[in-house]
Formats: sequence, structure tokens, C-alpha cells
Amino acid sequence: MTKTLPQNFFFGAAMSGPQTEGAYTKDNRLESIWDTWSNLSISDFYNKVGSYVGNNFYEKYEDDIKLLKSLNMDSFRTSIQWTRLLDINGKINPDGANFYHKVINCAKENDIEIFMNLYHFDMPTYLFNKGGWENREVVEAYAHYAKMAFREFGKEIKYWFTFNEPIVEPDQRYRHGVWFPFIKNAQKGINVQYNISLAHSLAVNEFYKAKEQGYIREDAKIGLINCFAPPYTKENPTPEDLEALRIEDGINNRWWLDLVTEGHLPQDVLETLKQYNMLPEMRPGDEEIFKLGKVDWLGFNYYHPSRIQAPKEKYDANGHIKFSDPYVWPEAKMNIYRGWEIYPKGIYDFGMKMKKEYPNLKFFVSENGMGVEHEHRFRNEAGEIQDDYRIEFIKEHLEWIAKAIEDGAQCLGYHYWGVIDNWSWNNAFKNRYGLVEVDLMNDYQRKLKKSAHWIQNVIKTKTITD
Ligand code: IFM
Repeated sequence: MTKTLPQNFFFGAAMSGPQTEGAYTKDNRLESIWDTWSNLSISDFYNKVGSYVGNNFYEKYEDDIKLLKSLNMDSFRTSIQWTRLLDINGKINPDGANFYHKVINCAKENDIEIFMNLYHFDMPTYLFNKGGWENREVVEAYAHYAKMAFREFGKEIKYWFTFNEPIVEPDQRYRHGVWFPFIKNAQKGINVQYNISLAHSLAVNEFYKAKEQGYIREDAKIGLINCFAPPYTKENPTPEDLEALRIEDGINNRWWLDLVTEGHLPQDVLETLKQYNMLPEMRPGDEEIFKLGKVDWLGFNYYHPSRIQAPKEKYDANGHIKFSDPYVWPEAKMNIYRGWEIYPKGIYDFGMKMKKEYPNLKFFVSENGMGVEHEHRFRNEAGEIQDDYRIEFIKEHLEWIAKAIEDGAQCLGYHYWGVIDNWSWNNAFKNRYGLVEVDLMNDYQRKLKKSAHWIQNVIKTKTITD
């Protein structure tokens, strides 16, 4: 059955500064943790493509914004790079600020609403060297950075976000040691997660202060974006499986949802952490800071569900408590290139969870997309990539969004991740997400894929067709 989306449902693109801009030494930009890792060990990056390149958005932003418009998109999320906006003394870097003003103006001229995010895993190296998110001084520095950004762009931007996927750095850098500095320490993961939550709350406070002081437009809104993998366990779970589900859902999802709706961290999670002697350092006054963390709305990045079961052993190889083991669902359909399960109904289940548990919080799908390797295999004679798999992926997710809205979820819009192929951290350009191809051998030239034509029509008609 053909499904439709509400006429006022918004449709746009999600990308980020560090993954698109390139021009890593222009404007006196400072070094970021990604540049540092690239300099230290370029072989860690797919095809040795380090952080420096992005997709050349810095040079091509005007064409790219027009391109989004030609696809009928009405909005575009990107992020300011802390390393480009501020100098080492926390003062505005005029050349960096100028670049973002140009991007914002160009979007305005093309009637594209910019959704501006402040942080996308891109810590300045001089602050990382002071301990990064492990250090409260850096939390304060982030609040200062947010204040400077609100003052500089407050009259121009309507939609602000403090963080993209604040769960990812604690996981990737500190718990599982996948990203530089490769730490495998569950306690540090919690400490960093806690400090990022403080940083988020302080930035929201700066937002309201700047609004009161007249730096920010009256209709501006502040939000948080996270990847919420809806958690599932086995069909006939044991009490231990359900306990694993509670704590994983608590740490990954409810932690942020409670913070942004109620202004505190989930009590049951804190109790479990206490039981295992894993509480982060909690200072007097922190509870008051968390109260500031409530937001106007939420961005929900959805790629895959999380399937878990009770852990087989109590401790992992590093001697840290294990709350769960992965559960391999026999019916899972996989995106083999990324190793992520494709489960479109998860987007609906999240919508229903929101309706039931956080009914006052409006949200939008802030990222959703499919990364595929070696897409040149799918080129037709005219040279266009026939990405029918991507059309099917988006279509199925949109259908479940339409159903969630019908059933009462307050989902206001959809941003496809990486509309234009971009650099994806240590995977670099391995998995392409774009509806638009970037030709790395030919001056980053953009070329529409089949999915771009398809989405153009879906957005125009708000009807989800084949
Ligand atoms: O590229 C990332 C993005 O930075 C955050 N969300 C997931 C994307 C795809 O891996």
C-alpha cells in the first residue's frame, strides 16, 4: 500500500563539518584529534585517506547547497568545527567564522534551513592533550565554545544541537578502544559519558542565557541528537536477559532521554553503577547542572537495532564487568559492508517508545542511511550508479515512519545521512552513503545516483513509492 507523509513533514540532509569540509589547514584551523590520529598512523584509515580531505565542501558548498535544493530538500544539518571557529585562547577566529557565515547565507538564499550542530566527535588536539572529555576543564571549555557560537550565529540559526551521538566517543575511544587513543576501560567510558552529559547541559544553559541577552533569535530551538538503537532480546527471555536489556537500554538510551526530558540521569542506572563500584566522580552541584539539560526536541539517528542477551561471563577480557552479550537473531538481514543489521521496524518501535515513555518530546529522524562498498559495480551504461538497494532501504524506513506517525508518534521530519558521499572516520570513503556520488579521482565531482532522482519525487509528493 502506498503510504504518505504529512505535508509539513520536513526532508533534508545530514552531514558534518569534519566529514565534509576538508581544507584542514585553511583559516588557521587548529588540529583536531582526527588530524592527530591521521598524522600518527595513516594506515589505520581505509586506503590511507586521513581526516584532511572531507568531500571538499569547503570549496563546493555553494553547489552542494543548490544540489540539495534541486532534490527538493528543505533543510540541511552540518556542524561547526570547534577547531575552525575558535583559536587556542578561545577567541573567535575571524576567518573560520567567515566560512560558516558564508555557508549560512548561501543556505538562506536557497531557502534551506540550516540545523547547526556544535560537536561531532571532533575534539581540538590541544584540549585532548589536557585529558579531553576526562577533564572537567574541557567541559568548561566546551561551554565557552557553545557560548561563542551562539553569540556569533545566534541571529542566523534557528535550530541548534549540542552534540551528535554523544554515546559514540565514550564507546569507541574509551570503552572498546576502536578509535584513538584506543582505551579499553569501562570506567573511563562512564566518566567520559558523564562529563559529556555535563557539557551538554552547560551548553543548553548558555543557549538560554544568550537568548535572554538578545544574541539568539526568539524562535530558536535547542536539541540533542543521538543514535538510539532500539534494544531487543530473545523471544522468550530469561530474567537475566531482561536485566541485561534494562541496563543496556539505560546506559545507551534512557541516559540521554531522561537527561533531555527530565534533567537528570536514570536512577536505576546510577544504582547499578554504584553496585559495581563504577560511579563517575560526581561533584556537589552536578545535579543542578543536569537540570539545565532539558531540550526542545530530539534528533534520532537510526541505523540498526541492538540485540542483546544476558552475558555468559561476568567480566570481559579487560577485567571489566559485562552487562550483556550480543544476541544474533537468526532472521537478521545484514548490511554486510557495515556489519549492521537492517531492521526498518526499529524506527517504528522507537517512535512508540517515545510516545509511551516520553510523550512530550517531539523528535525527527536525524540520520538514516545505507553505506555500501564498491558501488561502481552498479554503474549503468550512462555511468549512473543504480542503487536500488538504497531506495529499498529508505523506502522501508519511511514506510515505518509513516505508520509511527499514524499511530501517534511525534516525528516531524527526516534527514538522510550523507546525501553527498563523505569521509567516514577510519572507514574514510569505504562505504558510500550518498544519494550523490563523489568522484575522488576527478576533483570530488558530484554525480547523482538513481536514489537521488527517486527521493526528489518522494519529497515533492510526500508519497512513498517504488
Ligand atoms: O558517518 C557517521 C556519522 O558521523 C555519525 N552517524 C553514523 C554515520 C555513518 O557511520
